[in-house]
Amino acid sequence: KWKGEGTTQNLESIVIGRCYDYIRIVNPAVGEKNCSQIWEAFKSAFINKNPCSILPKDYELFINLTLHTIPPNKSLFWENNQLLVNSFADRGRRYMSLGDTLFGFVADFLYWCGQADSPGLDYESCPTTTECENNAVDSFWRMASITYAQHSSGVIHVLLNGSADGGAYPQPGFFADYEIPNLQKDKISQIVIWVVDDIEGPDIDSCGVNTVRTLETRLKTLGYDVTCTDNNKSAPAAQRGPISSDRGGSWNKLICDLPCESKDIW
Ligand code: ENP
Repeated sequence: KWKGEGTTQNLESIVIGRCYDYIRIVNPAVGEKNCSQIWEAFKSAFINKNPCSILPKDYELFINLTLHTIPPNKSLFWENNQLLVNSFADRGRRYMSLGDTLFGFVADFLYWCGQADSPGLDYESCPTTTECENNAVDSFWRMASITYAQHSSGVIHVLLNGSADGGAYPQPGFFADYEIPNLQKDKISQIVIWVVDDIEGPDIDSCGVNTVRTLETRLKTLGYDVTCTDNNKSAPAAQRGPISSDRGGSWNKLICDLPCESKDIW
């Protein structure tokens, strides 16, 4: 009956399994967490409820149970380049994007929703954002984004896609609407924006123009120290290879320009 994808099969096992993966292998520094209780808290946010009446605060208990420190200088915000961010952040080893926190990690790439008068999950379909904004998934990411922004500190990085339709800095967007307003100014020393085009994609947006300019102005007006760096398409994407070969495409070029501990991921 809804237009969106239904609940991911085996949701409970996935969430609990990812939780153990995270606390035991990905980031044991978070310490002991109760993964069954985390699942119960997650589920209680949307179970037995109208799937269009889920609010961010319904995930409050889930967030309290999963919350952990986000190391200073490790936050990585982004729009429209999730897969690049996933590889670049390296599961928290290089940067800790929202998807590399325990609360983001357990839900990444999943779909879920309940039903008004049944304790069951709806595996057939779930509401999309256009059908209703207060759906279980969108409200979850709103709550997660707010929490992530509030706990970010030091140098903040933002990785934007210069080839995205409509611009690198989308408005509305999670970064614009839920993250920027929740950054704690006194804990943040600098905001570094990176604008990276898709390999062989159009160069729609860059530092100082279009939506990136809007973003830079907004952040400066808020009193942040802002820098912006564009990727530089120095070589054909087809020649992408090890960084040492000096034939990097645009992603490579970005990576080369960054202060990475290891440059071997491409
Ligand atoms: P999209 O539309 O490129 O990608 C959405 C996909 O990323 C979905 O598969 C979603 O999982 C997963 N995801 C991971 N983190 C987020 C997230 N944080 N979020 C929404 N989806 C997320 O992403 P958006 O909408 O532009 O969001 C990017 C935002 O994430 C940025 O603000 C960045 O700073 C933040 P699922 O479970 O929905 O399939 C916030 C909102 O980290």
